Amino acid sequence: MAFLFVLPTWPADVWKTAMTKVAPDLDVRIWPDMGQVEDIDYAAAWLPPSGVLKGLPNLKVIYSLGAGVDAILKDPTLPEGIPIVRVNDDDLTKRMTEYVVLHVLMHHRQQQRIDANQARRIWDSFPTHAASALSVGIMGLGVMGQDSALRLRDLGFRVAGWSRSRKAIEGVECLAGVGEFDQFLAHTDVLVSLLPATAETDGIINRTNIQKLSRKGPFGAPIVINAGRGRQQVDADILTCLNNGELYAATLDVFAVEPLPADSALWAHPRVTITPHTAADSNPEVICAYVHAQIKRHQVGQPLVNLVDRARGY
Ligand code: NDP
Ligand code: OXD
Repeated sequence: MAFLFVLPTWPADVWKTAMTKVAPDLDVRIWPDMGQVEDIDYAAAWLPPSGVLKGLPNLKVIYSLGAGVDAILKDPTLPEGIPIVRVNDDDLTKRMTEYVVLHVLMHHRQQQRIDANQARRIWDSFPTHAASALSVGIMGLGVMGQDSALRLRDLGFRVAGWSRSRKAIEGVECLAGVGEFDQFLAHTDVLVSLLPATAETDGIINRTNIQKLSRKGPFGAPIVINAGRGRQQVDADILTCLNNGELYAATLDVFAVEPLPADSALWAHPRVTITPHTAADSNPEVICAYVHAQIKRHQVGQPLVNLVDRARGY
């Protein structure tokens, strides 16, 4: 039995070292040095080149090394009928929560204004407001969205969340489905996306939806934080809305094209904060321990957990 990493855009040797540490007896291989492909029962991938996974005749499980699985599902030759397991790990979730809380607080406490004042040696003790003055709306109430919602709630923000199926989270207003989307937007001063990339979520952060957000918050215009996937935001609409006052500020961690091209106007916009898809970084050892535990489950016939629903797209 062998395990294969297919990571053309990641440092695969780092992952191999981590997996070998976690499972010293596992035969770990790195694409393209696959050896006898018939040996490979399990593969972990991110952006696998077309045809690689399909070429493994005895493949039993595919592991996505991210919580998002768009990087796997975009393979047009992805073999049918093989279960795909995604990462659902506390370490990754807590890192995302740190990011969401950090950026909500950064906007709430107007840190960019303070930094600009300091650069010009200006002592400007402008009025601030309580967390309860701000409504944060989280699109995607899955593993990540729920954890962020709870921490923001505990800090005193008014928190709502939106998902496909309805959730029940104490102290969080939970809305669901297309029918409640406009109501969700209308309540939201700070829109956070923790949605997966699917056909339904593509382009969801567009001008029409930004115009539906609340304007009753302390900044008079809404704020967008996208740590879901870049395909969800329409960059041109975000820039238009920032420039015409329909949007107050944006924090963007993900982009349709990554790395974000150097000529993107988003880089230089004074009210855009850009992070390089690092909202929640994967720790190789932690993720390898998670994958290895799932391999062991599979080998003794226990059900796999955190399975991807291919039809749903996440
Ligand atoms: P989950 O699958 O646990 O949660 C996804 C949530 O989105 C669910 O609540 C789901 O609803 C909701 N959802 C999906 N489609 C729709 C839709 N059409 N309308 C409304 N709600 C929808 O995923 P995670 O929380 O683990 O991760 C979320 C995403 O975060 C990942 O897919 C990935 O894209 C991104 N991510 C980004 C990282 C970064 O560093 N920037 C790191 C890790 C993840 P329901 O509950 O009803 O199914
Ligand atoms: C993920 C990511 O999905 O890194 O885990 O974006």
